[in-house]
Amino acid sequence: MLFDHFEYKGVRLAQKVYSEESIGYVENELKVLDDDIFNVSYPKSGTNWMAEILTLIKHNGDATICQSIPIFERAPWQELVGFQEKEKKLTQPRIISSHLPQHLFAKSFFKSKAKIIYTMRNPKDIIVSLFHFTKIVKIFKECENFQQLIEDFVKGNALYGSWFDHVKGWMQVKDDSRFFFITYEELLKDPRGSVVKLSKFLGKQLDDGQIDSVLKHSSFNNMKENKMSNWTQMKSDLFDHTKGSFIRKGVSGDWKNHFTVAQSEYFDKIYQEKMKDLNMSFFWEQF
Ligand code: PPS
Repeated sequence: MLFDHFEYKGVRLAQKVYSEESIGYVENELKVLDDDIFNVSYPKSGTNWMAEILTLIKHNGDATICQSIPIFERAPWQELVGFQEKEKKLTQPRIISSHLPQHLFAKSFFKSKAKIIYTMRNPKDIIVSLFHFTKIVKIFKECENFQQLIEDFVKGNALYGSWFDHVKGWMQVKDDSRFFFITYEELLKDPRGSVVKLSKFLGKQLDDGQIDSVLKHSSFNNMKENKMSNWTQMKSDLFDHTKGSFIRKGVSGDWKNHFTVAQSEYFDKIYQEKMKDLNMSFFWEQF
């Protein structure tokens, strides 16, 4: 996965959109508020989907904000250059997105009552999603070689470093009552049950009609059409929307259309080795 990058405490980040200052601000200076809601994930795991769900839950199913403010303004990524300007405009409870690994997260979070929702996804589907993402985001050199991308991913040479370390790092805090973790696959299989659980975790009581509205407005088709959620409002020097859609396919198991049998076996072997010390099974492993 080729992009102009720098390393920050062992994590690979893209130049220009991140800087040592922007990451350092989050790590050391961000003042976390007790009602902050952090939407955290490794890239391509369903971050935007969760941002939409959280925004809709915050507004009791009312889609006005989702339809009027771009997703990267109303649930901004805290580590990106320019976050501090966006931060000033957020209303409480703030929804703040992040792909940061646990060890780079805002230190003040761990002393606060703020909450984290951590979304995970089958890493093989992440690789596929990433493959298509490199075509539309101009910071990446378009990835022609899928095998190379798999190898970069397992070596931790992708944006935000190793997926394995990311998941393992965040799973260290899984028993903390301020932490809620969910998988993309569970969201797909049981969206209503997932929204009910998330609302409860956030201390919100939504009635059936409000939950229907959350589900309707966060659906794949709605988000794909909503120009405030599909990133078409983002400056064209960062995205080339003629090369594909950010809200692309929205399924689980697309890896079967991209991985050869040998690539799948190669990845599974590494996955088992790297994840064995975690002693956890994940929802996607059932399929
Ligand atoms: S990013 O760039 O890292 O923030 O991307 P992220 O939002 O984490 O992940 C993008 C993938 O999520 C899919 N997506 C959805 N799937 C189902 N339903 C909804 N509403 C939805 N919104 C986004 C998106 O299509 C990307 O997955 P792929 O597999 O590429 O389709």
